[in-house]
This record gives sequence, structure tokens and C-alpha cells, in this order.
Amino acid sequence: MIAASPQTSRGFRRVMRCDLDCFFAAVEILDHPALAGKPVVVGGDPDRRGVVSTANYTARQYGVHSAMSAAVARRLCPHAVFLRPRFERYRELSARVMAILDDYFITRERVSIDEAYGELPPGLPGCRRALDIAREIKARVQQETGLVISIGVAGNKSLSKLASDCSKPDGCLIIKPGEELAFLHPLPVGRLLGVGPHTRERLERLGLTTIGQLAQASLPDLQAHFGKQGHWLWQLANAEDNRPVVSEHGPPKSISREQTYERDIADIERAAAQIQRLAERVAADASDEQVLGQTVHIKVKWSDFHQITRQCALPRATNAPEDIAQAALRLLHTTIAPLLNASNDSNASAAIRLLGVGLSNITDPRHAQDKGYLRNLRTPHSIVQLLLFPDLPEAYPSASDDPNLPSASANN
Ligand code: TTP
Ligand code: MG
Ligand code: MG
Repeated sequence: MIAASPQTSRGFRRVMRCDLDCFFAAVEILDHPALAGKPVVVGGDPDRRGVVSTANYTARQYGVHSAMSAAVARRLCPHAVFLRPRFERYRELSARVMAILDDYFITRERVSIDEAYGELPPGLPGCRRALDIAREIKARVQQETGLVISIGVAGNKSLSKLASDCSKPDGCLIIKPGEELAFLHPLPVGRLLGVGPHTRERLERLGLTTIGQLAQASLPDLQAHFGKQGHWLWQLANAEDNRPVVSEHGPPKSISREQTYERDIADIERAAAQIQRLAERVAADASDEQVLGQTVHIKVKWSDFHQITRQCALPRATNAPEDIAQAALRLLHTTIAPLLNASNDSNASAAIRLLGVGLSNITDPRHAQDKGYLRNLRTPHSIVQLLLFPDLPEAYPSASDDPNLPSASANN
């Protein structure tokens, strides 16, 4: 049996997943209080093959759900109020919720407009209880935005997602270390991350209807039926998921600039001047991000829309404009100029429509993965958390010995 709670000498993981309740519909009700208590469906036009984005919990009682045809939703719940989405307003509230979450996490990973994972400091004696942090987040989201957020906390991402989903609406569910399998195994296999209706049917045909049965199944058999996915599902069923919470504030994978030209470029001097300009902008972006890159690429889209990229490695990582420009110009002269000259002779329609310059193989000299952590230091809440986290002791009592460790499961 796999150890379900990853407990190390530095404490056990506490991953929190936060997801707003019926987000788009909740915003509409917030902005139009007369809708309170009514079934509300947000999405496309029921008369024009529209699709439901979401429905509030009142409309869900009639069987309305995301991704169903709006016409079907109207048949199921004719007295519902049907509204078109207002994405700008949703983005604004999403940003406000994410800013609240940033006050609490070492790392915060936004996974969609209304949900994020956060990595709390590891569970150790004397630390702030996950349940108290979750309750405070719920209260602040309610007070500062008027929205309801549901929260799950567990030792890994997939469990915390399941916990928050199971807690909805307006829920908070903590899976304590050691309780993972008791929570997970009675659930139907369809609740597992990545198990859609098709995979669920195939699992059920093999007699695997609960997550517990999947956990007990033979791994080679699962791999034979489902390949790599079989191994992954078996791991999830055994509460094993080592995926880190990754801040989107980490270094970018690449930095690039490109420009489409009103008039196609047919001569190499004009192309070189543009490449120089784009390279300088890329260097400025890299410098703003405080990162270096060791691969430079250029991109060319010809007037017939055919596109090519060419890249080269630099001897060292850099964000100096002269290094990037020199490499990009060398690529232009060695790989693009011959094609441009050839096209001038034979095929005038192959002039340049778009040019781009990019920097990749990025490194952050300040170890950018700590950026989110440093950003958190600015806020009073995080400082409180850090003060509660003095030097990590070498040895400490087990979870069950410590009254300060997450000790309660709660709904609402
Ligand atoms: P979800 O968090 O999946 O759903 P929800 O917030 O509406 O409801 P729940 O309480 O179950 O979390 O999605 C967030 C928003 O994303 C949702 O309000 C509307 C939008 N969305 C779509 O536009 N289409 C979809 O198929 C889904 C699932 C969501
Ligand atoms: Mg949601
Ligand atoms: Mg969501």
C-alpha cells in the first residue's frame, strides 16, 4: 500500500483548492439583486443554438448544468432567467479573489477563471490550522467581493479538488493526514480526475465502480487496458499525486515579439532593421522580467502565409539587446536572406508578411520560483503566517499528537 499522506521531516503537505460557487450566475445575482431566489442560467441564446455556461444551484435542481444546450435548459426550467455572459465583469471579480488568495499561500496556481490551488506552509506543530485559514478566506471573499467560495484541503492537488467539489455549495472540507483513503475509496470512479463518461464506462465494465476497487485492481491489468492513463488513475486512486502547485508568476517559458506588416517586406535591409527593433524589444521585456535566455529564434511568415522559424543557441544566457540582435540578424542573413533573394528572382509573392524574434531556454538568476513567496511577504496575513513558522524542528510529534494540526472536517 502506498503511503497516502506525504509526511516528511519538514511536515506534511497542505494543498488548498478554492473554487467559486456557480461563478457567472453568482456574479449576475450579485449585480442584479432582484434575481435572488430565482433560477438563473448564464450562457448562449436558447433560440440560437447557445450553450449553458453555468446555472445557479436553484436552476441545477431542474437538471440544468454547464455545457448543455440552452434550448434544453429552457425546456427543463422554463421560468429560469436566461442571461448572456459578461466576461469583463467576471475577470474583474476573479482578479479580486486571486488577490485575496495571494495573502495566504507560499505558491498560488490559478487554474481557471474561478479556481486556484494554494500551497500552505507544511503542517507542523504550532502552525496555523488549515481549517482556520480556510474559514478566514471564505469570510474575506464574501465580505470583499460578495461571492461564495468553496474550499478543500488535503495532502495533494487531486484530493483537495475532490474535497472542495464534494463540499459545494458554500463548503469547506479538510481531509486530515491518514484519512485520505477513507474519504476517497467509497466514491464512484467517475469522481476521479480525468475519468470522463467514456473511461468510467470502461472501468465499470471491468467491475471497477468505486475508487476503492480501482485502488485494489492489478496495476499490470490496468496498464494493459488503459496504457499510461491506467497507471495514473491507479496512483490517484491510492491518493498518490506529487504534482507541485506551480505559480504562474514563475519565469516565462519564452519571450517573443512579432509584427505583421501592412506592406510586405521584399528587401533584406528593411527586414534587418525590423529584426533589430524586435530584438531590442525582446531584450527590454526580458530585462523587465529580470530573466535571461540562451536560445534566440526568428520567425518569418511569407506572403503566402507559409511560416518558418530558425533558432540558434548562445554561448551564455543573456538579456543584452546587442547579444539578442546580433544572433537574430545572423539567423536572418544566413537562413532567410537566401530565400528572400531567390523569391525576388522567381516568385515575388513570397515576400515577408510577418517577422518575429524570440528568446527561450529562460533562466531566472534570482530563482524565480520563489517570486510568489517573496510577493507574499508584503502582506500582513502572510507575515503572521511566517511568524507562526519559526525554525523548522528536526523532530516533532506525529499529526495525531498535535492539537494544532488540522483537526476537524467541516461542512460549512
Ligand atoms: P466551474 O467552477 O466549473 O463551475 P461554476 O463555478 O459555475 O459552479 P461550481 O459551483 O460547480 O463550481 O466554472 C466556472 C465558470 O466557468 C462558470 O461559472 C462558467 C464557466 N464555464 C463555462 O463557461 N462552461 C463550462 O462548461 C464550465 C464547466 C464552466
Ligand atoms: Mg466554480
Ligand atoms: Mg471552477
